[in-house]
Amino acid sequence: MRIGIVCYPTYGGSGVLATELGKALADKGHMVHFITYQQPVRLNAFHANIYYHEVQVPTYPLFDFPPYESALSSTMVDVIMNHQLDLLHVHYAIPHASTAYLAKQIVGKQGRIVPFITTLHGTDITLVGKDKTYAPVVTFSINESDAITAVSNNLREETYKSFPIEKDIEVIYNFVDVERFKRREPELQNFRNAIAPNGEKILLHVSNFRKVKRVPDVVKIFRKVREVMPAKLLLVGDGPDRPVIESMCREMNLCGDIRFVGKQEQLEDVMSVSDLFILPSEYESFGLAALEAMAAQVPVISSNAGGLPEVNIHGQTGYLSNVGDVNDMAKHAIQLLKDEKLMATLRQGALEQAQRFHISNIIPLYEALYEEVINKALVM
Ligand code: GMT
Repeated sequence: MRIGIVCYPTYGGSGVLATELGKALADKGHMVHFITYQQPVRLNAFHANIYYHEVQVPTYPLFDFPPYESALSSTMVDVIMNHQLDLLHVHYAIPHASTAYLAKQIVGKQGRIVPFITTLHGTDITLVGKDKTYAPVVTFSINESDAITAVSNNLREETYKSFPIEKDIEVIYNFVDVERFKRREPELQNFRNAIAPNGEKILLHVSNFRKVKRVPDVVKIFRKVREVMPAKLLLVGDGPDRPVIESMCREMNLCGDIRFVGKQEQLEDVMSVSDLFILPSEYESFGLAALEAMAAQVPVISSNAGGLPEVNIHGQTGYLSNVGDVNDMAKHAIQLLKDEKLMATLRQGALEQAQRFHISNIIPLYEALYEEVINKALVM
């Protein structure tokens, strides 16, 4: 199939997922065309079946807001017509679903039928999409999609609760390349020693440091762990809450044990040397970073918000607590870090759970959906 993928090219989970999906489809022989305003971060090597089309957004003194959506739709039209795309798959509804709808109408006028699939990822529904400024367009363009997928049952339910959606939403879970995240501890011993030279436990958090992630809770949990055992905290990513976190570290006198690693592409190395992954989010449709940690056999201490209970299984792959209950999260973290036998059991449980979301199980679900949607469009 010739597939156009539209996503945010940044470090966010939806962009990561879309890029990994495109790479896996290309490996299986499909022709994949990424249409984004910047090269996606995980699209970092040449592949014969992958094409990248950058959306150029020309500016003009009249524009306080350069019309990105028009540029994106026009690029979609160009790629559809010149590369004979069979299908568009857009990730994150805003603004990708409405721009795909427009592109579909434009190429339709030229006699080309190109269906589009919208994959809902999270805040496109639960936060931004719900805002009344966007809601009418989001509702319309989701309903006009030829197929809709959500990354968890929770997100599917949230979508039905928040929008008058008339179509079926299929749940296709996020996935992980388990081999890529395979724990390589002995090989990375020097790396681990550099972070924790005295054998300290390593706690890890990865996010875009937005409010919804509750990164201050990570620091509060870490402080409680640090009170009872030597430990280090790695904070991977960056975002608006970083200055708040830096102040907290200073006030709590924890700067020596907390390391801001910044945005990282080689997440598998950092995960491979970590003992616990902390994700106390206010909401998480899925929690892709937690799944990647599990593939590296890192148990997860998380909140029980949104789709997290579908990924992190209490007592098997880690522990779940109510949002904001840092005492409970710290209690679980300490219990686990102190008990080697329990840690080994949960590490194994985490890996087994990651296997259920193995990339090779999930890609065929997307391929089957693509075929169904293309065939349906052809007979219409
Ligand atoms: O919604 C966001 O915060 C960003 C979004 C993204 O584009 O990275 O993340 C969402 O999509 C990920 C991939 O499907 C999920 O793993 C995240 O749980 C989800 N984030 C939220 O729901 C907050």
